[in-house]
Amino acid sequence: MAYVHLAEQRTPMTRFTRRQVVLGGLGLAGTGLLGGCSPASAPGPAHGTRTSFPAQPALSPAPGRTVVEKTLTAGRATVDLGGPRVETWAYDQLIPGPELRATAGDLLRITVDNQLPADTTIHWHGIALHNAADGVPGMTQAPITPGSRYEYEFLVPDPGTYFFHPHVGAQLDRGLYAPLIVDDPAEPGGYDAEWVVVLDDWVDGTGRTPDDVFAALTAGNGSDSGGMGGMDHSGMGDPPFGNAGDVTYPHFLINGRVPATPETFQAKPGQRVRLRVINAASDTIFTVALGGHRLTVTHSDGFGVEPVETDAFYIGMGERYDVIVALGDGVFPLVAVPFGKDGQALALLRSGSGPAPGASVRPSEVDGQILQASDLRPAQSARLPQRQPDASVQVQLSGQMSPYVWAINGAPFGRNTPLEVSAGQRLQLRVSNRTMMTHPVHVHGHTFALASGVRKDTVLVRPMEAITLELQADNPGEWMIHCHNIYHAEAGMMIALGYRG
Ligand SMILES: [Cu+2]
Repeated sequence: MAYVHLAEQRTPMTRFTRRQVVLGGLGLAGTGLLGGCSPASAPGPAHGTRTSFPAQPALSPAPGRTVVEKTLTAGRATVDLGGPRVETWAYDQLIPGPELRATAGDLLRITVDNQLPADTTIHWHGIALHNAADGVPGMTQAPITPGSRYEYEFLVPDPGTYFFHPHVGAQLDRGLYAPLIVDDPAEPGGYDAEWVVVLDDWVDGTGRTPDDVFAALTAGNGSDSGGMGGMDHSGMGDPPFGNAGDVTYPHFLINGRVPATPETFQAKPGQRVRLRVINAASDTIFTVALGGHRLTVTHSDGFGVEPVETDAFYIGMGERYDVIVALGDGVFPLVAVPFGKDGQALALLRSGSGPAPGASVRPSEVDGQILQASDLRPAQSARLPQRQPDASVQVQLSGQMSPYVWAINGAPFGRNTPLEVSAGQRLQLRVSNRTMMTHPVHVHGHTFALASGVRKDTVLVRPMEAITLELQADNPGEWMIHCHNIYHAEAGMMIALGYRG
């Protein structure tokens, strides 16, 4: 088993200095995403050695807010993608899973019933929650074993567009993902309707599973698509994302549907529609556009930006963008074009009569002005208070397709040295990409600021690019920083950030 192979290289207890152990086991290794085994393998050393985890604090909703309760069943499912029927794993038999909705200040109490043939967890992507609910097996909790239940209880402090998925193996590349929308009680509104749009790249049940894909990648076959580590399509777009991805996908989905039979969202001409776009893909950056419309970007990763108009925008794995559109009259294609890959995802927005565009429709906006995160400026409310950094750490991304090893600070997760911060510090993260691929870097438990001040929890770092992020260390615990290409993360492109003391 490829997963176990990587984990077995680890020497969890022997490498730690006494100080690291005293600091709360920041160095405990062999944990994290790698907690997952493929279904055929028994739970073993891949789960790491951590046996005590952060305590669940006693929590109650903010004044005037409520408790949102839900049970999610993770299990095998046969799902119709709008033509193709696939055997996969899903929440409540749905792709995407059921949307969770709350208001900022609510307390979420979510029970996971694990009917999968494998361990699992849920990570609440982007939420500044307390450490015990973060869903990293072997680091913040024991994995949820098959047939057992686990209760997550946490406050959602910040409004915005989020999602959730397992933090085990390549399970995200199955059907295990769903939106988590946190409404703002102070939201000024300014829109008439809302459409949650979840993007995905799909392989499971089409002859191989994500575990098969990962095994092929790590077997030294180079690119999954044959040849050299992803296709270099750097000439295809600006900015150049370099090698476009490691995996060839037969399908790209919007809200669980293939383009031949797209989801149709109904609205009225002249209405203002808020789209909440979530990229739940594992290996695909998309360009998103709505035919016949300009998009006004209002939020990135849940946090407000100064509204800006564009034809289209790039969205990396794990990122979310909220946009507002002023609807024309007709039937309009919403497309998500995978960067450097063939095919596309499609949905329709219908506000009038007319024929539906075909599955391969390519609105001109896709080739127009394409916004990226660095084009944005933060909303005043999203700015971190001005302050000099107290500490600085390096996050150096390295790796290649053959052998398929991706690392941070010179070694794969479990063999790299955890980063440290003290509560209250303003921490600078110097992220440098020493590879020929773009990596979406995701930080758990915090929303960092780009140099522009834009707040995000996931940012695309292009080949050989270096960027500086800052975060306020206001959420003690042990947190993951990792690439949100799930195959890179699984191969080691992760590092822990722990609070001292
Ligand atoms: Cu990566």
